[in-house]
Amino acid sequence: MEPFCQYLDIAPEVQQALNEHRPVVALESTIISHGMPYPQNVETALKVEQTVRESGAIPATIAIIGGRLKAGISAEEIDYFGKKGVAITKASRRDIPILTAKGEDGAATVAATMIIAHLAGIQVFATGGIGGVHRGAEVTMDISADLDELARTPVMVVCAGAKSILDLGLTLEYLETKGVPVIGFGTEELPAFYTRKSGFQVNYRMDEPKAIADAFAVQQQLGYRSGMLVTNPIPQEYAMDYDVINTAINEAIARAAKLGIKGKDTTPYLLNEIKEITGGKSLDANIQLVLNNARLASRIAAALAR
Ligand code: PSU
Ligand code: MN
Repeated sequence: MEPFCQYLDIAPEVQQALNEHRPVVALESTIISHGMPYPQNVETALKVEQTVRESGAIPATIAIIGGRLKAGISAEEIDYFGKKGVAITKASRRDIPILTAKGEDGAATVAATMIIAHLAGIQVFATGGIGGVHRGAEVTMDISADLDELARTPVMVVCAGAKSILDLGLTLEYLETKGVPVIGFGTEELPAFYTRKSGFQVNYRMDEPKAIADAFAVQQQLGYRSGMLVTNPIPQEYAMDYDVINTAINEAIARAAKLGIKGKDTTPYLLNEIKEITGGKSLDANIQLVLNNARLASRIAAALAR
């Protein structure tokens, strides 16, 4: 079945895979333009696509280009998003209609990628980390639109857990309220992005991609409109020291507060500061965990396609 949306362009290779019920994995573009510096952002995005292919699925990097919603972009387009960086609008749910109407570009966040993936008929999406409830949200009300998207768009998001730039406890509470299951792949503990440990529990541990695919398939068959969050711990050899990363995160949050960084600028600012404070170590870990998530998402997509 070919989904039709007059604003959507599905890359021919992606469309063909979907038609033939072969596995497809969606990838986001905010991580390229706002989540990593150039040129590592472009190198990583291309490597993630290659990793998806080597794992037996077709990658579909998702972005908005000249107002067109793209499911699958070229290496040249990835390079364009990497080079333009923060000059490209960080696009979440609210931004898609406006950018489309104006014919502008947008780097798709987790929320926006879920929306476009769903329009294209893609069920599985791999990224690094999702947005969540920020620390201090009881005052700022800074809660990422990613969380509500997980509650209302039926796409599975494979990530490395949530960074402690967020309030992990409140993020889990929010997901619980919204009825979004949080699965731990091979772990009972919620991974915290740069580290395998967080001190918080996931809802369900699952050790096989097929178990995750089965649960998602049932959720779909029951007519739920919501997604699912799969958390995949960073491989031990790339994990950061718990105290080192948390000291860096606290320092970055203090700097952001001093400068009055707010809203959609917060996450990109903190990621960059953490990279500077750790001398680039956080970026190395970030790249490795995204590749790890791409592999798992491909295996789940393959199990779903069967
Ligand atoms: N976490 C990362 N890297 C990222 C992001 C989050 O480690 O690039 C991006 C994702 O695109 C996510 C967005 O959807 O930040 C969340 O932004 P906000 O907190 O403003 O909703
Ligand atoms: Mn926010």
